[in-house]
Amino acid sequence: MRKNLYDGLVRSSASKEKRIAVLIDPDHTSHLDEILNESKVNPPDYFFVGGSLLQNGQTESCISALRSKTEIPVILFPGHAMQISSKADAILLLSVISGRNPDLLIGRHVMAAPQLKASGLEIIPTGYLLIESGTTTSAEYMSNTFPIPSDKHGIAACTAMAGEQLGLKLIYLEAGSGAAKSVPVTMIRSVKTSISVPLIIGGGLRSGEDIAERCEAGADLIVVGNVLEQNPGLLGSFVQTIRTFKQ
Ligand code: 1GP
Repeated sequence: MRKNLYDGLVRSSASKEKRIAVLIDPDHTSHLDEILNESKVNPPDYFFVGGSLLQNGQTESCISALRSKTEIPVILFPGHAMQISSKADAILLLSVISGRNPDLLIGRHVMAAPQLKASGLEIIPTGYLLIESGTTTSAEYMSNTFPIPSDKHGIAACTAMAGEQLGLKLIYLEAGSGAAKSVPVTMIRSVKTSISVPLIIGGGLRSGEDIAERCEAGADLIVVGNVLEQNPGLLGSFVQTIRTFKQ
């Protein structure tokens, strides 16, 4: 079991080295072999595993498939406590601080606490901000929350600030998987200048240019999922964009 993934992220953020995670939704794994082959040449920094909804996929078998072929750290990005697995290295313990659904601020955390404590997972408390993205995303619908409007940079910045003040160790600005519009760079800049914890950006990123722009604006860790399900071959160029990025 690896530990201290969080400390590694803090160090990379301090030295302005960008990181990339590939999100694997256990319901959509037909591209996994191709991703793993590409990862041998151009390894991403992390695999995130999770989704807003599980229909047929199995979190544990998905992690086992990753474990059998790679040593890249696996971090749970759970849509629900049913997606907790001690086979992973760490978990983003998400609080949906952009919303006012008490279940996603504390309720489900209480239910999951004993299981999490026994799991041995590295727990990374994460402030999760859903940002309006042009359509209703699964994350928005399933969380039963309103996203922050994409032009309300002040609300996003103050929400992220409050999350850090409450002790959350990462801030994740999320447009939602497959979002039509990803998080605007102007909002990323506002949030980045308001916090000192590492900043994750994800949702609707489809090109190296999208990624580079968000790194330039202040993202420390980029998450890509959907576009790689359709075109796993893009992973190499995305990883290269991250490795060669200079602020
Ligand atoms: C979703 O941020 C992640 O939670 C990734 O989004 O699937 O749109 O790349 P995409």
